[in-house]
This record gives sequence, structure tokens and C-alpha cells, in this order.
Amino acid sequence: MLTLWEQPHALVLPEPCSPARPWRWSYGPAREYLMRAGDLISAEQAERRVLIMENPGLPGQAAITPSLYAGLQLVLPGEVAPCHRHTQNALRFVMEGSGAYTALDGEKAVMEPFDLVLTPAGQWHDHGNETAQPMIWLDGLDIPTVRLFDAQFSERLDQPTHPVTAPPGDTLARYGRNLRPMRGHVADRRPTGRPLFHYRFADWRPALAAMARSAEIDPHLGHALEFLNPADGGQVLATMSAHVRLLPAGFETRPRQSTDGTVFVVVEGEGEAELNGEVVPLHERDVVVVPSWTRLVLRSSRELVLFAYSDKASQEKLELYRERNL
Ligand code: GTQ
Repeated sequence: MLTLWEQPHALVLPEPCSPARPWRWSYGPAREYLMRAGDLISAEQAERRVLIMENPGLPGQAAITPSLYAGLQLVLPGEVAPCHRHTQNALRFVMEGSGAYTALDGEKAVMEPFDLVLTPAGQWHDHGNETAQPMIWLDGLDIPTVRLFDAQFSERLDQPTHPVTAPPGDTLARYGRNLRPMRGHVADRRPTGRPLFHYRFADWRPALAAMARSAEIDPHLGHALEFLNPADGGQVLATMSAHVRLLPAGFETRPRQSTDGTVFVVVEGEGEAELNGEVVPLHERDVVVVPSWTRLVLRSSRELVLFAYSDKASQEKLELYRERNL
């Protein structure tokens, strides 16, 4: 037994005090390391050729926040990352390359820069690159969350790629346009109740641009749109939420705190993030992690477009989520 009153760290704090640190990974140097990994190991050998972005405040945990994982994955021309499934939820956000695919239960999503692709828990997925260019994307997974609950299972398929079950884009055509099949709805097609797994830059970017033209800007967020599951209007994954933002040139947000530790990717533009008073520059394709309850201010010198994912979906289910707009 332990004496509660002598614990060096208080166990019940007045507000979040994350061990994770605010941090930025510059895309240029990260990309160089990843390409070097490409010389050293094949995607098939590695199963997934990924450089993990580990938060310096969480050494040895392969975590970017206490609940989330992030990595950069490289698939070279002609390669396949073999088919597997697991209880961890995953999202992919394309950093560069065009035309490689993620297949979900045998249906390919052909990936373009800044597309969001989901591989929800329990669904078979493999990745392949039949183009002539390297393909790099950010992997966002809930690995630390599933580890916390000791609830992980995974298995490899006995062949590298899943047999084709539907033509590429089939689900997007049915569920990506405010429509759904009158028969053969979600439950038959994807047992998880998450039919749509591809959210294209070609769709979300014009939506954000239209919002920026006509909506009043939110002083704490900028213009912001959340990705949703068309089957129920909820978050894209059981444990993770994702959104995009636009800050017009010369905009500064008011400070904001939220309990969902968030990973940002700079899609376009230039600016800076002030994280608990520390200023970090923002350039295209940089990755920045903003841990829970960090006081965040964003500034744009050029029109800034950001993608972000967080554990808000988990926290809302557990009735933990809070935010404070200052
Ligand atoms: O592509 O399935 O970065 O299973 C880590 C674990 C990617 C994947 C990661 C994975 C994957």
C-alpha cells in the first residue's frame, strides 16, 4: 500500500498539467530521415515503414500526446505495406505524392495531397504505391489509448493485399454526397457503422474557402470545419476527431485552451503558433503538437490552412472534454 499524502505528485490536480510538451517537427528534415529509411528497409520487411513522432515529454512511449500516436509513413514506387487489422483506429493525412492507395476491406482510396483517409478499428487495410513517386502521409492512431485499456488485438492477413471487393471510390460515390443507399445501408457494408473512409482535399478545401468568403470568423478558432461520419453525424472515428481551419492573412486568434491534445499539420500558408507563451513558426507541412490545456494563439502572415486531429471523440464519450475561450 502507498501513503496517498506522501505522493511526490498530486494525483488529483485542479487542472490538466500534461507531461507532453508543445513541439514542432519541421517537414524538410523529417522527410530526409524518412527517405533515408527508404534506403535501409523495404515497406514489406518493416510491415510499416514509419518514423514515429515521439513527444520529448513522453520518452519511450511512442506517443505524441498521452492518448495519441503520430508517425510519418513512406511507401516507395512498387511497394506494398501488407494487409493487417487491429483494434487501434487510424487516420492518414497525405503529405506528398499522388495516386498511391489505402485499401479498406479490399476497396481502394486513391490518395492525393492533403486527403484524409480512415482505417477504423477492426477493418483490414493495406497500402500500395503503383505510381513513380514516393508517397508520404501522416499516420494518426489511438495506440496509447488502446494500450491504456489493455484492449488490443491484431492479425496479419495470409496474403499481402486484400482481394478486391469494390472498385476504387465506390463508398465515396454512395456516402460522400449527402446520399445513402436505400437498401444495403451501412450495417451490411461496414460493420463498424462508418462507411465513408475518404475525405478529399478537393472537397474540403473549397468548403473551407466558401466559409471564409461568407461566414463571420470565430475569434478563437478562425474558420473551422469538422469532418463527420455521414451515417450518424458524429466524429469520424470512435476515439479521434479531425477538423480543418483557415485563418485569413494577418489574423490572430484569441487564446484558447482545450483538454484534447491536438496534432496540427500546416497545409498552406505561413504564420506562427504561440504555445503557453512560446512562439513556434509554421511552415507548409510542419507538424505541431499542442498538448491538453496549452494556451494556444495562432497567427497568420499569409492565409493559413491547418488540418488537425485530436482525442476529442474519446473525451466526449467519457464526459471529460472541456474548453476555455479566453
Ligand atoms: O498503417 O496500419 O504508423 O498499424 C502504426 C501502426 C501505421 C498502419 C502506423 C500501423 C500503421
